[in-house]
Formats: sequence, C-alpha cells, structure tokens
Amino acid sequence: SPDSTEFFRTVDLRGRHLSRAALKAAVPRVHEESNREAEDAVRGIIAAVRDGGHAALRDFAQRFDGVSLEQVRVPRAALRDALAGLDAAVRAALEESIHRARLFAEAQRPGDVETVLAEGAVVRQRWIPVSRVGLYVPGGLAPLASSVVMNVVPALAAGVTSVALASPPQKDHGGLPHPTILAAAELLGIEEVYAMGGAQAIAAFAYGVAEAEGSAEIEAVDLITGPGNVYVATAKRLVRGVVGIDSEAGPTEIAVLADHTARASLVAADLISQAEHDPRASSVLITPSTELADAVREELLRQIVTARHGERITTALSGPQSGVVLVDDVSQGVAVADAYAAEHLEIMTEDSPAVAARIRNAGAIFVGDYSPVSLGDYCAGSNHVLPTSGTALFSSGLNVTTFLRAVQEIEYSRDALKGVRTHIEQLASAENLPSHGEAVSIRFR
Ligand code: HSO
Ligand code: ZN
Repeated sequence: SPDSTEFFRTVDLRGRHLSRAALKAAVPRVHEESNREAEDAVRGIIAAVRDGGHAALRDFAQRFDGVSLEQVRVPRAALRDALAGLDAAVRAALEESIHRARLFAEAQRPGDVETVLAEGAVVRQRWIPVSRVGLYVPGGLAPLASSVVMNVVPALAAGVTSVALASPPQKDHGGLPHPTILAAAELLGIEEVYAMGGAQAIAAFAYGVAEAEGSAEIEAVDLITGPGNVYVATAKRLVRGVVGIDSEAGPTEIAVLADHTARASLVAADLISQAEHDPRASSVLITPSTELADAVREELLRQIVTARHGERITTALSGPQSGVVLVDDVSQGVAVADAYAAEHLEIMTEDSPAVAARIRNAGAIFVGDYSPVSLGDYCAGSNHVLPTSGTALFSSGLNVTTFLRAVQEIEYSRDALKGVRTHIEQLASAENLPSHGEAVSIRFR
C-alpha cells in the first residue's frame, strides 16, 4: 500500500503486461498529493519575501536556520578566507572536479546554424547566453560544495556574465554558508554569494530584493538552477514563468537495473549512497533475478549498520518511494526503467552498454560496475543536477544549453521576399488576417 513502511518493499511485475501508464503508476514513487503540503507552505514563504524583502529573509534565517543574520550578502573577505582555510586535499579534489566538468561543458557548446533557403533568403539560429543567473547550492542535510561546481561551470562555459549564488546560512559557521561552499565559489571566481536557503532564496532570486537599511539590492535573475529539497524544488516550480528554471531537481533518486551477473554488494552500496541524501530519497532496484533481489536486501541491512546516516537511509529505503521491482527479463526491466524515468539509472547487466543504449528516459545513465552514481556526483565530468520525479520524461540535466537561448534570425532580400510573396498573401487571407498580407504587398507597390 502507498503508506507502508516495509523495508525495501517488493513490487512484483512478473507476468504482467502493463501499459505505459500502468507501469508508471506501479513503480515505487511518492505521488504528488504528498507534495501538496509543501506547496502551501512555499506559497506563503514566496509571498513573504516578495512583500518583506530583506526583513523577511532575516526572519526566515532565524526561523529555519537558527541564525541571526545581519547581511545576506557574503563579504568578499569571507570568500577569500574560506579558500585560504580549505584543506589541500579537498582543494585538489574540487580542482579535478572543475577541470573535468569544464572539459565536458566546453565540448557541449552548440554551434550556430545558417540555412540559405533560396538566393538572398537566409535564416540563422544563434545561441545566446542568458544575462543573469541565480544558482542554488543546498546546505541543509549536507553542504554540497560539489553543487557549486555543477552549477557554475556550465553557466560560465555558456558565457553567462552575471552569476549569483545562494546557500543556506549555517549556525555553526557564524551565519555564513558552509566554508567549503564558499571556497568552491572563490575557486571559480564567483563573488556574488548570499547566505539564504530554501524557498526564500528562490523567491529572492525570482523577484529581487529591494535595498533596505544598509542591505544592498539583490537584483532579480533571469534563470534559477540547482538542486534542492522538496521546498526548493516546489519554489522553483512556483516561480517558473517569472524566471526560467532548470529541470525539477528534488530529492534524489537512483534506480539500478541489474541482472544475475551484478554484484549485490555494489548494488546495495549505490542504493545506500543516494538514500544518504534525504529521508525522502528514492532507491529502486529493477531486476529479473529474485536471487539478486534477496542478496541486495541482505546487503542493504548489513551495510546500513555501519553507515553514518543509517537512520535517514533506513527511512528512505522504507518509504513507498523505494524498493525492488521484479521483472520477467531485462527487456521488461528496460520498459520499467523508462516508465520510471529515474534521475540516476545504473545498468549492471550482461553487456551493460547494449542495455544502456536501449534506455530512453533517465536524467543520467551510469554504465557498468565502475560507473557508480557517486562518480557522477563528484568527478566524472558529467553534471549532477538532474531531473527528478519523472521529469526526465521531458527535461534534461544541467548542461551548457540550460544557460543558452536559441535565437532565430531572419534576413531576406527584396528578391527573396518576392519569391514567397504570394504564398504569404494566400496564407494571410486563408487565416482571415489580410493585414499580414498587406505588410508584404506594400513593399512591392
Ligand atoms: N546525488 C546528488 C548530488 C550530490 N551528491 C552532491 C553528493 N553531492 C544529486 O544528483
Ligand atoms: Zn549524491
């Protein structure tokens, strides 16, 4: 049942031939109703920030982060100090992560195209970066310094010139965002950093915050990106339209499509790794092998004992959003994975690359035993800000094009326009919009 708290429950789809919609409904997932509550709270927060500006941000910092905040803007000196105080090995790791992410992001830059449809009839598509972005970096349950890299690198590779970053103020760090997050920002040359988190940060980016007694204006952005908990994801959804957003990147999800050749210890470790993020995280195993399913369940129980965040992990694995889906064979497994459209999908089967090639819906696909999600979280070169909750059906993880717009440009000569003049006049009159036709005809009189 949807509110069971059974540990890593089983959904048995063997021998069932379900439609795409039925498959989608059968797969373990938190369904929308349970997000409704968050939505009401978030609406209130957004309105409060819109109306109350800096004072509201201070109130929320007090209420949600337990911090009395004088300034949301992080001083430059704090950024420099954070980098100066960063552990050398962590700095080296961040640098490698940045290096790999940058190489891949730069390779993603799409080229402009130009098509000549007739002599003097030219259309082009030009990619133009958005002007100003607001990047969100979670810091609640874990300070995700790697998310600074994942947001900033593709934005800069796209050519965005105004980059603002927000991350929750930390009680243990004098009301500043986590020092590793600040250090990562400094490493990437980001100077505009705010100590604000949750839905209130998203509202501040979307609507801007007016200058008030000693606190400078926060200029509204054009696009907000970044992962977050259910409140952040909900807030982004609610301000979409006022600003652009990336895909919905809410509580993390991992699905593993594995057969009898997979190693249960690896599968379990990977399921646990993402459950570690959030009690609302989802970990799903899709397999035709009941032996593997049993072995993975045993491994989960064994590995949780020594996991630092055992309680959070147990909650995530016991929720309706997690469990094992038994399928007839790998082909049905592919269909289930496609219906689920996981944020992260790992393939550990016989000939994993061939199975991966058949997948259509996933935020990112991790192929084989040596490509765990943790690799992608930190150091693969790929991006870890990915669509969750099935939104991979229609959206993509962060990449360079997230920060670009494709602008079409039309340039026809007199003769070229003359070549389609009558077609335009005909279509205009067929649509009963004769002034459209006239705007062409007048040029030839
Ligand atoms: N797995 C998260 C990203 C992350 N993990 C950051 C560790 N740090 C969402 O893809
Ligand atoms: Zn992760």
